[in-house]
Amino acid sequence: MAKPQRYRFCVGPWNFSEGRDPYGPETRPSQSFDWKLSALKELGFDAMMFHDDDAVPDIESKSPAQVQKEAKELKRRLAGEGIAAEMVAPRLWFHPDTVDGGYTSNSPKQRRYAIDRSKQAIDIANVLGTDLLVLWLAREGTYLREAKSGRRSVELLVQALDAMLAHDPKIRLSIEPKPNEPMDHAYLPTIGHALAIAQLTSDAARVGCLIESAHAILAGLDPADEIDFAMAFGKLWSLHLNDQNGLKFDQDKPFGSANLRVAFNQVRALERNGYGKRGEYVGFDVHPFRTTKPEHYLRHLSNSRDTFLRLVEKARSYPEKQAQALIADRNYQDLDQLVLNHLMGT
Ligand code: XUL
Ligand code: MN
Repeated sequence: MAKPQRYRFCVGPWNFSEGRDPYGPETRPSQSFDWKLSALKELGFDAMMFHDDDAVPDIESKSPAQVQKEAKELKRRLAGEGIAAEMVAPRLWFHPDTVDGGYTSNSPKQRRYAIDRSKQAIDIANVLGTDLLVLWLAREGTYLREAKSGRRSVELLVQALDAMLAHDPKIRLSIEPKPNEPMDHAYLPTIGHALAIAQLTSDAARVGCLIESAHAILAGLDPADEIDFAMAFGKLWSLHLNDQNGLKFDQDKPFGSANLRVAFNQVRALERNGYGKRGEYVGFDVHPFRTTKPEHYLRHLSNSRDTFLRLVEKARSYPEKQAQALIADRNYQDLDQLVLNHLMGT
């Protein structure tokens, strides 16, 4: 029998967050990059995810040569610790030139800024030894419908993706859709949109996606269905597991925290599609609760991984024969209870 899959895990420096929200300041001290790196090692995670300015802090104030130099230094540090860089993502939502969006800004100068910054993020990815550029299109959408043309915005997004594909023949673009926040409506709210726009680019085979559980739930979708859909296209290249309690602000709760059954079904979908067999990592885009004390700084990460691994066991020990018999009998009533009993351990 084939050996069961061993998963590899990653997390980003932003997942050691300090508790700030729109209504109050930090509740925990901020930690240095060194502290985060050693915490990640201590947890036994395998890789780190990077925004461009996580890799090179204050990136906007630095020359291209300086950015390359610092990226090389980071690569050496990561290699020394045996930690891989999973992806790089251009942060296109903080700088004043991204106020009206990056690639879909109404200002040509600001669109140029977004594309140039994305090319630089690709160069950083090359130095860090990853071929994955993640695009969370934070401000590519509208606060009000009349501010932009939706049709033109699709064309501008395709132009931007093409510019990135042309910049590096090996880079793969992984679109991370989210339906809202900070925008009222985003132009690419779901995995279907991400994979559809890939078809309009010059190299569709190099445009895939990243699924975040909370983002799918915010779109009113089941993340397990999003996983099956993306993997039917061979396009799920990265993953941000977390949880979300209904339609409200993006909560980034620990995996399984709000709905264990929805988490179980995501794990089943990953298992049946062989996620990880082509080198993909399981990322947790989770944050500590604001109430979390400094001494419990890492619990949301270790808890998410523990829940994930226990759900892998649950997926592998699922009473498939019994389930199939109930399905054949269209007895979904008892199928429902079979799942609940399995999860409750009876
Ligand atoms: C935002 C989000 C980001 C991306 C990385 O909701 O999930 O952290 O994952 O840019
Ligand atoms: Mn995310």
